[in-house]
Amino acid sequence: MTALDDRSVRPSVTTGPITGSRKVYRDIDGTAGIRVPFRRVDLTNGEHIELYDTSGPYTDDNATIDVHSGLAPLRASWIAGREPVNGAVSQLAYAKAGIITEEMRYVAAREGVDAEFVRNEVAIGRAVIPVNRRHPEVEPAIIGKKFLVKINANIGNSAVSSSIEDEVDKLVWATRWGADTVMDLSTGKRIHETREWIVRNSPVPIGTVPIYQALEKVNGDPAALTWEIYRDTVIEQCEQGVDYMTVHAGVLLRYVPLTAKRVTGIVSRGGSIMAAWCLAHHRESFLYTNFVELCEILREYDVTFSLGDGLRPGSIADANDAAQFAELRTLGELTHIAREHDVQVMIEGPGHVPMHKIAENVRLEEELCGEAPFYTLGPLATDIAPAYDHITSAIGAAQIGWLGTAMLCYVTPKEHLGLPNRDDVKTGVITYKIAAHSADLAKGHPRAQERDDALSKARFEFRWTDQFNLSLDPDTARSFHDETLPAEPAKTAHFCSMCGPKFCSMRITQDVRKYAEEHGLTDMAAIDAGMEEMSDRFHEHGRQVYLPVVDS
Ligand code: IRN
Ligand code: FE2
Repeated sequence: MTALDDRSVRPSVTTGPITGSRKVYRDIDGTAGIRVPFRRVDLTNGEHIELYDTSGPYTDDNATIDVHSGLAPLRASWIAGREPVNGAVSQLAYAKAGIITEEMRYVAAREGVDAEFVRNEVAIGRAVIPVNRRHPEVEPAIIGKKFLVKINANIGNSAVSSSIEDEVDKLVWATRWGADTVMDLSTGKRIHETREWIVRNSPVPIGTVPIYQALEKVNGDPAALTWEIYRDTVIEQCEQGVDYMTVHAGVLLRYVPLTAKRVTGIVSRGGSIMAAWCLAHHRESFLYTNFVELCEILREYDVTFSLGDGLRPGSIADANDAAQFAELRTLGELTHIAREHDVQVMIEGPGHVPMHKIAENVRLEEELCGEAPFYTLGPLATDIAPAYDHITSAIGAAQIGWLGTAMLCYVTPKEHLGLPNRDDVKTGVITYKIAAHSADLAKGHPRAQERDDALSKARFEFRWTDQFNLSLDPDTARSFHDETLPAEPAKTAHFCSMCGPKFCSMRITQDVRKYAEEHGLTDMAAIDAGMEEMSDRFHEHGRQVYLPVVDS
């Protein structure tokens, strides 16, 4: 019996289109039946816009969803027909050999770029396509600084909270709002089953941190860990279809003392487990000493390394210190070994970093790790706002994204306080979409501004419904509007309750333009003329700044 046959587990997931949009698919020229999904927003003025879509078949009205069978294996036929090159089947091996895979075509169509451009970015290691051969259900996505900035949402149960049902629901919920990848960080009971449910039902790449499960296998005692237990756990997860894995192989024995004087020591879970093991045995980390064997395992499945930042700063005080950058140097060394073995690599980054110290992180990462995609946790730009750390971290995330970070790991309002529930997941995802999209705009991504322009135009023309539907969270935008003006005519009204009908700047601008047209003036001349009129009226009304309200 596989985990999905267990009928006592009954996840209920959210399906159906996102308000104001519908799923469409575009065929890719020159391929046999490869279709790429988009979310199409039809506007009331007859225009439309197609948006990058991470939500999988769940938002497709024509798809049948059965969580007990999992999603359809989109990539099965692509994978089956593939011969190894130089003994490897990874996207990196193919890219280096000059071969454009179906996955590369797929991501090229999603991003609106050329497939050859994608191949080259993968070949030089500046981008990764994390797609385990055992996860045929995944809709391929690319992570690299030349592409749209991606976001990751962490889910997973802990020893004290949450069930399989809750986690499957969070997976679908997170991708609905735009999570590009999801990491299952489960540490509690039934880790293997939970992951099986998540992988089989996931349209996005799934990441894990195998050391967490390895630690469960030795009842939580880091000193009892062995390379063999860890290796078998990695193989177990590779077999299941995990697409990328956090490996804290840069935490070396000699770096541990560098954290002694820190304000917050080692805050990474994986980092602290490895530090404890190194100290207990007084030996070099088994992740580091067995790294080549690890490469050989990951290569077989085309699993991507996410080299963990086990020594990332956990406070503003510890940012950019000797321990953090010593580890980064080692991650650079490991990046080159992995690439020689045709294994794709990303590099994890901080954490907690004040704004003036952010740029140095990107510069060093690019230099030491050969521009491998950087994947950071925020960073939080200040430590003083527990319960609002989605915001403190989005400030850092937007900046580091602008500077070239390829993927941003979300932080929810529960960070430092507890396990996020589904509302926190949505808040975290939307917050990080804001950071990622702001970075895309600043980087000048060719298509990023389309959506801003469409929304701005809708706002200026008082097409309220279009404004809601173009937004990251149409339901909340509409409900905020309707709190004060629920009536249907208000959806075309030339004002909202923020400023009321008399003080709407947008309406006044439109009046200025109309006045100009009627009087054959340019906008500036119209403003001058209008000003003079107003000035005359000011004098007429006895030069009073505040007049009694008169209903018009
Ligand atoms: C991302 C960047 N730096 C850390 N992360 C994420 O933190 C990583 O991808 C994973 O989701 C989690 C690992 O946490 P620990 O074990 O390093 O605390
Ligand atoms: Fe933290």
